[in-house]
Amino acid sequence: MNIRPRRRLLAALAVLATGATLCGPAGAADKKLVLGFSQIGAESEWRTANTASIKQAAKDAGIELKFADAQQKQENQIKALRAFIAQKVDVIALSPVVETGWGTVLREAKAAGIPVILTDRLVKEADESLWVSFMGSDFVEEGRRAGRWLLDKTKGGKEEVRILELQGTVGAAPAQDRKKGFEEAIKADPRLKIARSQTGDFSRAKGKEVMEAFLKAEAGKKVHALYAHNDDMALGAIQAIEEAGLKPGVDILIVSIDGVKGAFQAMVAGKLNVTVECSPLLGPQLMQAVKDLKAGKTLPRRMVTEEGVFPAEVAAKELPKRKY
Ligand code: GZL
Repeated sequence: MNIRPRRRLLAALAVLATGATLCGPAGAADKKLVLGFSQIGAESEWRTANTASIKQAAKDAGIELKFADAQQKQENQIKALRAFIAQKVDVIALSPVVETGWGTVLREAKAAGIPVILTDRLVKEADESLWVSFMGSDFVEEGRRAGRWLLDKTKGGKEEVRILELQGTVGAAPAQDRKKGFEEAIKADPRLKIARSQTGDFSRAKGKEVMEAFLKAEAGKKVHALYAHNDDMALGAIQAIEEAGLKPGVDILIVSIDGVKGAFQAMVAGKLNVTVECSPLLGPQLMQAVKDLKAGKTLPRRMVTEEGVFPAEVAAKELPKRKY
């Protein structure tokens, strides 16, 4: 139908008067963006805070969130991604429990024309075009920061510094990289040695269980420090150390990562010596990225979160300010 400009303007004004929008079929413009988010599980205080941040940010941004908790199983995450593809969501976000095994399902998402944003953890896939952006912490640097703190705390001593290590989930990016960064840092002083290292799967219960086994195996030997890849395992280990009649944070120095409230409370109680911050508050950044993507903008390939190191000396002052 060929309406002359003046009549087209009148027609447009008439449509606006009905409160409808002008772009596309009625209702198309106010269709909510739909984000499918595959979350690892609820294994730690960090993860709980991360989920809360994502859900709140989606609500604040007016984005419809399809949320799937995988109970820390990769096959559940892959199932969730396939469901999101079938539902034709606008964007998929994934916090991958382990680094490998994602190529097939990410290629399915790409074939369906659904962009994938990696949050929290990265995957190891040769074809980096399978995701549009990764937002999360630099885990290797977190490991270095933990190692540098222990180097500084033990400098000037003569005897060997025997360290126990509670690793995160086997195959997970934070576990691989935090180990790598810590080992790189402690090379600076040959007195520092990792005497035992085992996964506590990022959970408090497993951290306690493995620490109990460590202490039994180390009976009669001096253990100077524990390096835990997250606060939850450190808090479990603290219980094990106390049940063994030792003083956590005094008899055994404890350095961990995340910076959750429980860690600050343990530092105020003198049971933990330092926590290296790893922020779970990725929600707002993720929702902005979803909106930018759908507005046709190109996302940065890598979005890093800024973080600090919190020794026990500042815990009481910092605790009231903590958001997770
Ligand atoms: C780090 C995150 C890790 C936390 C753990 O970004 O993937 O997983 O350090 C959590 O507490 O379980």
